[in-house]
Amino acid sequence: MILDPYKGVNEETVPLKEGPSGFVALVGRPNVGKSTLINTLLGKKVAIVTPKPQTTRNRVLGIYTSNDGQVVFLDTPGIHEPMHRLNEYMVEVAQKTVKAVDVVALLIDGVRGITHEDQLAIKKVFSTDEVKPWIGVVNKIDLMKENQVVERTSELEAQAPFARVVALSAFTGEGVKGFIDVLFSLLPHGPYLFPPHMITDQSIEFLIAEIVREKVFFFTHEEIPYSTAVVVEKIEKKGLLVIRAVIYVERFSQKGILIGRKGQMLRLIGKEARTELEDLLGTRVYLDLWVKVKEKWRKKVGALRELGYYQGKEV
Ligand SMILES: Nc1nc2c(ncn2[C@@H]2O[C@H](COP(=O)(O)OP(=O)(O)OP(=O)(O)O)[C@@H](O)[C@H]2O)c(=O)[nH]1
Ligand SMILES: [Mg+2]
Repeated sequence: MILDPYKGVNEETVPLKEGPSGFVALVGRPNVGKSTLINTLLGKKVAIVTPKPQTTRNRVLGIYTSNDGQVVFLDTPGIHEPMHRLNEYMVEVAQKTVKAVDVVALLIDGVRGITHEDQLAIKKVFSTDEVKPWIGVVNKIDLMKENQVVERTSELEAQAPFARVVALSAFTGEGVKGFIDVLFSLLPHGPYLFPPHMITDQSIEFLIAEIVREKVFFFTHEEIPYSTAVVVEKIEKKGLLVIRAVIYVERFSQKGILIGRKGQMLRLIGKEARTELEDLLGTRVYLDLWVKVKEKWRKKVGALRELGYYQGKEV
């Protein structure tokens, strides 16, 4: 049936089907702006973004196509010291993605500078693959003074044998064009890997579940966002689009918090998600949201599988 929010993008605008083309991984510690960057690069939202670390849990593919080449970006979960099986999975996704690409772009948050976690991320991914070209990316330059940008760039250059270090703002788009040009100069030449109109490979169910999870991340605190997973159980077109989704939590007490007093919190999450989905899908949406408990799901591989992780197609 449905409803491809990305349909029409790039369609019939790109006559050339050959040029620099290949896969580029966006990696780094949590919260440096990887997902913001993939959305800005594509001019479309394919990955959720929140102010909290460890937002992204899967690899998210986004295809940038122009007359000058095609870059298949892979957004990855932030690399960190994993505490649960879920987090081990997230770090594995990032490491496997690095292995599968032509070029790796490692991001840092230029305002925060190079932290212990950045160094951990560099270590964890460089040990995976030291052969292909690496680009260092100093992000968030919209919040920095010019001399600070120069300083951070040389600090990052000293961390690893990067082919290039670039500075940009994923938020404003400043420097993004230069980043793409650097990628074009490093990618192999050949036929485009994907049709020019294609922008992502993710299913509509995944996109919807992610938008709901984004709102949960925005409005809840402490352990709650990290203890939630969202599964879309049903999508039906009945005049409007009826979506049934379940938010899983790990403990009964968390269910109460997520629903809130008189259902206030769940209503807020539902309203924000529905508004965005209507915008994205171009249709009216009825979002039927439920909260269920799946005890300690972050620690159990079986439960992780049921919730859409460890499906064997993460990269
Ligand atoms: N000012 C500014 N904020 C940014 C920029 N890039 C990202 N941010 C903000 O940084 C926060 C984290 O951004 P994300 O894109 O979710 O970061 P991420 O690296 O994908 O994080 P994980 O998925 O947790 O690994 C959000 O609040 C973004 O709005 C930037 O260039 N400038
Ligand atoms: Mg992310």
